[in-house]
Amino acid sequence: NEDEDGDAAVVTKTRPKTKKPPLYKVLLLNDDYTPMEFVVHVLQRFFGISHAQAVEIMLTVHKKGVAVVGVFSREIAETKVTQVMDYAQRNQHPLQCTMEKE
Ligand code: NFA
Repeated sequence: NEDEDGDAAVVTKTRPKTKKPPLYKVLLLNDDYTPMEFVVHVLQRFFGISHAQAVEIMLTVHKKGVAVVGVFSREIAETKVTQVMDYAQRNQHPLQCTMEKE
């Protein structure tokens, strides 16, 4: 909104209707059977989380029933959920991973 004469001018920003895409929380759910070490491994493998952080998150899920593992765009969140669910199934563990809009 620069004006003609070059000196100080009040700039009024209009608001074009561009919406940021919604973000999604990826959640990990507790169960009684999936080994703790497997959950820690999943967190490191698919979410790039350090071993120490992965242990913390796993223990939060174990104690509270659920924890947020990360926040992503819809497409990335869907990919994470699919990867975790496929990997758990391939290893015959009932681990559940889901997503919800923030
Ligand atoms: N509750 C599982 C156990 O005691 C561990 C677990 C943690 C499972 C987090 C799923 C998610 N073996």
